[in-house]
Amino acid sequence: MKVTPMNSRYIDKFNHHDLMNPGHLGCPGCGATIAMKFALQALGDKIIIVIPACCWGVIAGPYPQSALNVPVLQTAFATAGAAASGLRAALDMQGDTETTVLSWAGDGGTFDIGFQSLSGAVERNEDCIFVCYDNEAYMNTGVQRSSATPYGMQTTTTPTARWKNTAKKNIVEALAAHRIPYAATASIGFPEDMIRKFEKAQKIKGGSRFLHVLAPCPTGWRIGSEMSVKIARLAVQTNVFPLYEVAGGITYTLNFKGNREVETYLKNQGRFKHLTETDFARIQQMVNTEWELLLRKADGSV
Ligand SMILES: Cc1ncc(C[n+]2csc(CCOP(=O)(O)OP(=O)(O)O)c2C)c(N)n1
Ligand code: SF4
Ligand SMILES: [Mg+2]
Repeated sequence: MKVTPMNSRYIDKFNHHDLMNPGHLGCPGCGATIAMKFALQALGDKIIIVIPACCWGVIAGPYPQSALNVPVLQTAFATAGAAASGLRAALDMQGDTETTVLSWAGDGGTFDIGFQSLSGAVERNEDCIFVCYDNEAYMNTGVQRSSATPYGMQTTTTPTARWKNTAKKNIVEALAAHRIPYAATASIGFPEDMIRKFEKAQKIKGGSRFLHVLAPCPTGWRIGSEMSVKIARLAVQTNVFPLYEVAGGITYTLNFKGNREVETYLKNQGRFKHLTETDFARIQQMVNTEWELLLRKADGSV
């Protein structure tokens, strides 16, 4: 099995010119905001960002103010894939093949309402980077469940004892099935790995690249604002959110092997506080099943 080592040289980048201004409108500790900061550090300023309706549509601030020092095209909730495709075509017609088109959508705008637009774009193999910052619910409108919401989570549409009792959709698998050049997961708890993947995605030109970024939301996950990065690390260390890459939709590379118990991850978050030991055991089993399948894919045995 191939395991890509972490590389501390990316840490040096954290002191470079920042393309995000202080004073954004995200909640304190917002993982989606931290994710954007790392993405911009990797991608530089030769980019245009497409943002559908989501928290990030608000975080940058109202025009003419902006927390972002790069151009942004705000678009309708369902249309990030189509808007990014149109933008790419316009740039190409101007002879600008250098500017990177970055689609930056939440899990609702990727897994759910934005899925057909994204699927259409990657089926055409549009030359764009498509990012899903995943906070596992519709946060901007008050924490409603999405198909990225994990088993066991309470949201405002899966409240109290009616917590979500179906599994999270495997979006990377769905994108890999389109056989795009590059798909990968990343976590704000592993900045070096995340920056490396954004740099890699930018270098693979001429086709679609997809990055699924775990971005904890203190408000919806009911955690302290200082916990975002720690929880994002624990998600990887418990194999709840494995770090891996898929080349051409077929070749899997694992970047990290977790060995901690899932309960460590769950019990630190208010959104799971109603779960019992039996529920923890069930979720551990679900995580083990997915993890073993992933190991076999990385081994090439499936
Ligand atoms: C067609 C349409 N339906 C509903 C909305 C309201 N709306 C705006 S943002 C949002 C939730 C977005 O969720 P997600 O994509 O996960 O991003 P997050 O807010 O969690 O960052 C919804 C339902 C909308 N803007 N357009
Ligand atoms: S609700 Fe969550 S995702 Fe939205 S700005 Fe606040 S912390 Fe970030
Ligand atoms: Mg969301």
